[in-house]
Amino acid sequence: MDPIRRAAEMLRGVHRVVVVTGAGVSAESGVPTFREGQSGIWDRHDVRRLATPEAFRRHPGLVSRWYDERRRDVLLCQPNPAHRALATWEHRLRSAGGQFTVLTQNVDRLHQRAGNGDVVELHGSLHTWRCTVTGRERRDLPLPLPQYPMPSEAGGLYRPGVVWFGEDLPEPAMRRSFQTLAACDAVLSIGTSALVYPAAGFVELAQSRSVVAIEINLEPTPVSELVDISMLGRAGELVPRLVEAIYGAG
Ligand code: BV8
Repeated sequence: MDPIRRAAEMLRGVHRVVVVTGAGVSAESGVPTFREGQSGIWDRHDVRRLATPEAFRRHPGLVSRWYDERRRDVLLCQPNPAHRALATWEHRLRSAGGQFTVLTQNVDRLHQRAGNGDVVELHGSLHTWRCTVTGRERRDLPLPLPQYPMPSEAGGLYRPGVVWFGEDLPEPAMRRSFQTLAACDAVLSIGTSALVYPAAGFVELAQSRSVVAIEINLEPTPVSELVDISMLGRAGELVPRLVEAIYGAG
């Protein structure tokens, strides 16, 4: 049987869904994934080297500019059919008294712009800047920033409000992730290489109970042999088809 139909059969009766997403969900919106080189002036830089506290300490201006340019770029992007189908799924499940949570590694807020209401930003957001002295978060700093790095009122700097390699994830995000993964009856991994922890371990965590587990990705990942069905293909094509198969095209 067609994997979409098989997955829809398994998902039709579920009530509490958790979806773990990565850069692959936003790829068709034009947001570069971490596996591809960053476009423009960043193709000379290794993202993993830039997305660290050390990089900000040593090159605060360069790192601030990179994040500010990504903030500008994602605001020019639109949610794609994968984002929109996940928003539809949440609304359909909620109206039937179910739960639907997106645990995203993405920092582009495209899930929220598509209409998902229960989104946990595991790695923060490009739209947030945080004072290095007070920890105060701002989402209203001018775009582009008037200078790189951007001084804060407290005499420090505004750093990107994202989680860098080597930094702990926000406690509330971790708590919410464990809560939803412990209670769900289905977990999906969509558009993530499943290489970066702790998010990479979330499917396995949910599978400690017998939940339905589905993956959608362009390529096999470390999660592929853990799930019930691993579908290879574009999220922008497969996610809408899956949601339609669950609820019927109507
Ligand atoms: C932490 C925000 C405690 C910033 C990001 C050794 C072993 C295990 C762990 C570690 C270790 N050493 C260090 C660690 C911890 C480290 C880690 O996991 N490292 C890895 C590399 C081994 N993790 C951390 O540091 C985390 N914190 O663990 O704290 C701690 C502290 C110190 C030491 C140890 C532990 C913090 C990690 C968060 C880093 N911040 N982003 C920013 O955006 O700039 S990570 C960033 O990269 C993303 O958020 C994401 O998480 C990751 C990339 O993953 P993806 O989203 O999956 O994207 P990727 O490009 O990789 O893949 C895209 C996928 O989509 C591909 O599979 C592709 O096939 C698919 N795709 C593409 N197009 C499509 C598609 N699929 C469908 N349709 C398409 N159209």
